[in-house]
Amino acid sequence: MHFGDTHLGRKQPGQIAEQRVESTLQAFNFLIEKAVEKDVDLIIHAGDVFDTVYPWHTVIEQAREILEKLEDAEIPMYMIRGNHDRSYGHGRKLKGLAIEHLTGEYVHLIDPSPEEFGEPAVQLEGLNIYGLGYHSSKTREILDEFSPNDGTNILMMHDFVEGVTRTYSDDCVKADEIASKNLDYLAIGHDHQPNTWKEINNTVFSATGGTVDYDFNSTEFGNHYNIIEAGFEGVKHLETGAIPQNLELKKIRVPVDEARVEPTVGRVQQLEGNRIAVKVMVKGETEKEPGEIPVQEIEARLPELENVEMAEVVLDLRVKGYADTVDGEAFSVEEFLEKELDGSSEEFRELHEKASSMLADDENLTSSGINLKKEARQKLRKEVDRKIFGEEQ
Ligand SMILES: [Mn+2]
Repeated sequence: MHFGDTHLGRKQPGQIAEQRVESTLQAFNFLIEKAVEKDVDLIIHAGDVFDTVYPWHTVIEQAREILEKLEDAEIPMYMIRGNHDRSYGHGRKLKGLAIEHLTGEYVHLIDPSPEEFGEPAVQLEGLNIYGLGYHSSKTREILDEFSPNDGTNILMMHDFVEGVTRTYSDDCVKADEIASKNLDYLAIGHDHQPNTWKEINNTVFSATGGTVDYDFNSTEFGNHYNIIEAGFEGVKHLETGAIPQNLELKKIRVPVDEARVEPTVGRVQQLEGNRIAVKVMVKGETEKEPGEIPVQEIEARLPELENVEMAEVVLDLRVKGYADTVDGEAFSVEEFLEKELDGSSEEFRELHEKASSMLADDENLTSSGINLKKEARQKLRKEVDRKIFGEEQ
């Protein structure tokens, strides 16, 4: 059984921290019970076991309790270290991983240094399992030199893979390069947008995504696990299953003209889910002042619905007739952009979305977590330049 990105103990959104933490543990418990029910031989976890290196101690205790079920069923679990599982001390030496609190007779952490990587961490009945934790921009280089043994080979890794997952950097791992190696199955963690089965050149790439909704930008992704058969005969797909959610994040877009209390309540009532947290994006062109939109009333009214735990309203408005003057004439920013950008303002909206998703990825952020790192900034800048000046730049 393969899954990853369990993000145990994830607290965001903070208003419903306890419910969110609980839902990460419930999804994890579902998976462990599923593994026992299906009587799998082993579990591989592709990293980001915890959401932070400092989870609540109750989260560690509950995770340990859930994992005891594996002892009774004698099912081992192998985990690798995701970017959320790491912490760096002085001199960038790894220290204090919360996942180490989970290890025991049946629960193992595979986390070789780049120098150590290359030998299977697990070998049984013609099957070799390799694990490589999160190594950021070094991953490609490490895998470049990797040459797996004979037999059926599974590699667990935690990083984006170009050709399979979303990518935000040019120096990430390329699926084609990996597919030329003697690998049968890649268990890929990191991207929460799943691509659960993709075969390239006899290698199966599987990014199962997360086990709970990560944030309001990933509400459409779904949450999955894979069960495969692996042995002397290579790998075979048995099952891809959805993970039931105890609390779901939902995002809806409401046209600005309908951004009143009752129509918005009506829309939220149509959403499925036993318990949900809702983000309402009010979008469109308007003559209203943003202050005229009943944000607080909507935010107060929605949680009165039986299944709504919290609601947040965000405005994304273009104000009609918002004018500046150029040489004394009325000036529409929207029209100006549309004309100057030769009809490509849509591309800039895409860039804006890309910038937002870069902000959602820890790896791109400074330690304060609110600014893009230099590398990420440069990359975005390059892309903006490319859009404006063309490929040559
Ligand atoms: Mn993750």
